[in-house]
Amino acid sequence: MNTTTFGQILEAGRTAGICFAIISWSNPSSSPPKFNMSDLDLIRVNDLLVTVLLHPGSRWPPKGSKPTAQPVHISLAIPHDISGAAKFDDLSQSINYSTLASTLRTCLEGSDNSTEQPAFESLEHILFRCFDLLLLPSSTSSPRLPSAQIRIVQLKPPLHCKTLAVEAKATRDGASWSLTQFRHIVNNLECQPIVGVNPAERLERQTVRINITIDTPMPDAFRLQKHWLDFRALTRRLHKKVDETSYLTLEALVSFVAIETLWHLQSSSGDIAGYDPKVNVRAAKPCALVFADSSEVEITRRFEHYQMNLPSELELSEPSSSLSEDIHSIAIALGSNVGDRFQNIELALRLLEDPSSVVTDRSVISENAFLHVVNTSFIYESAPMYVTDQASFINCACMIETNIPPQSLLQLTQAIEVAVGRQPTFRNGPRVIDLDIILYDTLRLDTRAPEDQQSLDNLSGHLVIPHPRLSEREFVLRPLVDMIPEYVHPSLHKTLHALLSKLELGADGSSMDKVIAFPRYPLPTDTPSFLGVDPVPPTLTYWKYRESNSTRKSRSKNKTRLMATLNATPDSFSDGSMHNTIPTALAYVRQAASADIIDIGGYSTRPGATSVSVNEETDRVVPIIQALRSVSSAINVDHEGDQVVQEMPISVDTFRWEVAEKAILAGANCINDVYAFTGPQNYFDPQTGSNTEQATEYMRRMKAVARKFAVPAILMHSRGDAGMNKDYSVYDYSDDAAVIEGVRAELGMKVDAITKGKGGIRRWNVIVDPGIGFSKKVEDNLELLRHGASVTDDKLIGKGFQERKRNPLVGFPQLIGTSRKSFLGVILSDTRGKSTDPKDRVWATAGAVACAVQQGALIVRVHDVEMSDVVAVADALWR
Ligand SMILES: *[C@@H]1O[C@H](CO)[C@@H](O)[C@H](O)[C@H]1NC(C)=O
Ligand SMILES: *[C@@H]1O[C@H](CO)[C@@H](O)[C@H](O)[C@H]1NC(C)=O
Ligand SMILES: *[C@@H]1O[C@H](CO)[C@@H](O)[C@H](O)[C@H]1NC(C)=O
Ligand SMILES: *[C@@H]1O[C@H](CO)[C@@H](O)[C@H](O)[C@H]1NC(C)=O
Ligand SMILES: *[C@@H]1O[C@H](CO)[C@@H](O)[C@H](O)[C@H]1NC(C)=O
Ligand SMILES: CC(=O)N[C@H]1CO[C@H](CO)[C@@H](O)[C@@H]1O
Repeated sequence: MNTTTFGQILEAGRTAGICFAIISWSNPSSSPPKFNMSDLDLIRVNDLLVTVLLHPGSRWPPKGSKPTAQPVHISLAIPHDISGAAKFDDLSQSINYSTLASTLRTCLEGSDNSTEQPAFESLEHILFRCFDLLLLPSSTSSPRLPSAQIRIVQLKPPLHCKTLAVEAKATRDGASWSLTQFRHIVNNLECQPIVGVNPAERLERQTVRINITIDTPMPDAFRLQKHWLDFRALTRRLHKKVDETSYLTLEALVSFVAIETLWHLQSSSGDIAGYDPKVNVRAAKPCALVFADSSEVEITRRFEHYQMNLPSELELSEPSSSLSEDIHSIAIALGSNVGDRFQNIELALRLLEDPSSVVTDRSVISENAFLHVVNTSFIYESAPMYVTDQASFINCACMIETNIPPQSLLQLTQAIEVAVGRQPTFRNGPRVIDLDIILYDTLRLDTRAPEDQQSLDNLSGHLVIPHPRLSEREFVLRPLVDMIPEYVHPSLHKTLHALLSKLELGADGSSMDKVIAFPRYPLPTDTPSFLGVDPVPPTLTYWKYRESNSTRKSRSKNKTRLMATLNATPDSFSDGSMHNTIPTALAYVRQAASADIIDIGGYSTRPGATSVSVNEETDRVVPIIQALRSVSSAINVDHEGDQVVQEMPISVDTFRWEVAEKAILAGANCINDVYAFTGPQNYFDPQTGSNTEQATEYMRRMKAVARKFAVPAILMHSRGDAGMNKDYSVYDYSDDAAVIEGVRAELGMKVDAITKGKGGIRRWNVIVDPGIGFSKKVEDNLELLRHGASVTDDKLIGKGFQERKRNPLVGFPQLIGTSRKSFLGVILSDTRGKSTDPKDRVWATAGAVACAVQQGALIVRVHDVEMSDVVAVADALWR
């Protein structure tokens, strides 16, 4: 028998264009059953380059049906006792590698010209042919090996991964051979999902490299079935699906890949339980760690690990009653298009928060059931889409925390739909309000009979969670994104934010407008009182607005709203005691008919203003509000414009809950609080974020008033009464001006405390005010005005990777007040040497108001109603 040395092999290989490389054979599972040199010794041929003809389907790009030439690497490991050759350095006891290599090449490439080149259907096909050649050679000159391990690596695999391979071990068995190991390998499948918990990772896709091996414990069963793995379909499926995910953890992503791989095997090979494949997935995020090469997770899974998730068993049944022990987090969508839509929605929420008043059956809603609305979205009006004479819908959503299990919750929401529809003033049948349970923790649930589960629409009283149409409905997704943008849809494996951005929206981004509604006060006498809940006010009026941020300026045709101030204070810095009597107040409002809302205050927040008791403040404000609300029943009944006066929304400018409550009962529709519900003593310390006890009490009481009366609240940024602290340098890290970051962080903290958690006020009722002129230097005021829109941008705020979070002020409408403020006076004196009283700053105010309009403010607050001309021109220019 001819033999050769290793040096000769390398030489022969080089001249023959055969590529040998010494790499280690990774085979962790091979452990010898008994001590025998031929089990311990292996002869290897590594990465023998062979060009084979492969049928399409197993390569990229597919080209017709003609097989094409493909390079593959073939590696062999042959158990062979080398002790004889080693001891005596005896060629005759060695294996002639050259023969092995040329046998394979000749037979696979058909390169001896006598035979036509064979075409292969798959990598498995090549592999099995190699075993035939090595274990059962037809020519006696070839060595007849007892067993071999072979790996075939496809060098030009389908897109997205570096290599594909099959690897197997076979033993000769009389006149045939049998497989003892079989493995498919996908190496370095490269995907670009959103993955990770750090805020920066939520923003951008990152590369994840995935290795998959599929081991087949019963390889001969697999071989006999001949359902070869379609690598191209597998890698294409995984690449597509992984790119769509946005998991928070690599662990979840790896598990997803394992499930998808098993599903693919199931759907492409039929009964895979017959050979029970084992999938090993390793995934690495090369970019995740700064000082390590990558972070990596490895798992091994079989079908039995995913019994609950097999396609046929996807739908879980109602979870056991143990649920009632726990707190669950649920998203509910609300919609209404009949009657007083805002009133319908508020009533539905109040009933939801008091479940045992609606459902009295204690087997459905148990005595210890609780339900809190802990977060709300903005509220939207969707333009009617097809039937334009149909009333448009308003939509919103809320997050609740409850111990009520899903089925009972469904009964509760259905009972509320009926209850709201039955109320005379809420009239028009049971569909004046829709409540849909959209998400329940991360549950997947379908209570319908299996044959009905295809339908996306006809739920007919059944519960399907997540809601089957969630991913295609902007009017559901958008409100959810206001609250839980990073929630990963349990079956689509994408965040809600990703699902929303995938919707194809019109040119101007959305068919929905945000709206803010002002309730009517004093309450009309026919306002229904319902069971134990506070009466829900009807709607006085509502405003639509388009979201605007620093990059996308709103193009809504609706004008900026003008808020005209009416100071009921003798010491008011801007208008003295001019309006401090009822007749002058009435006259003022009559001539201010071009305003959209009147802001009435009885307590000057000007630095150095004298303090005023609660009673005195109430006595200044309440009579004026009463007079405005009763104007048409008073003497001047025929005065032109009194209808306008009576219907004019009024906000009460106060930080005191007692005054707010009395003003609303008298007819105010909105609270405007310069301390954002924390009272004057709450000097905000950005270092400690501390709140005084007094601030906590203010917060509790003001929230209760705003909630009970369902009025909008304007929350202003300030740093407490004195307004002394103008230092924003702790926010210097931001790419925006430090003062902008400061307003986002400090006001954001208060807005979060006001809107979130049990007893919070509805997000749709909040307007934010950056507080120009309060605790800010001149340049900071200018910066806030110049880049006003960026205060509510959707971006991360905070310092340091861990602390960064989404801007808590994202999406809120803004009120911007610049009128007559002293920073304007400073500019006039600095540039013109002109010293001005507040009253002399009208033209200066006009300049600032124009900028506020350009920055997309919902409301500009002014002392001089002539500013409506400025707004009209600025609107024409920019809105
Ligand atoms: C190995 O076998 C081939 C053909 O069977 C022969 O041509 C060659 O000389 C042998 N090599 C050695 C080193 O004996
Ligand atoms: C995948 O396999 C390749 C080649 O064996 C290796 O270099 C890489 O580190 C592996 N990646 C993972 C995530 O295991
Ligand atoms: C919806 O399904 C129910 C039974 O599940 C059936 O009675 C009803 O007719 C269906 N409605 C429509 C509109 O298909
Ligand atoms: C809304 O509430 C949910 C549930 O408590 C919470 O996970 C989420 O962060 C909140 N969203 C916002 C924007 O505050
Ligand atoms: C501004 O709004 C547009 C459209 O809604 C959005 O694509 C963009 O990301 C927003 N920009 C910022 C900074 O929030
Ligand atoms: C273009 C637009 O949105 N116009 C709206 C302005 O506001 C009024 C009153 O809310 C609506 O009726 C208009 O449709």
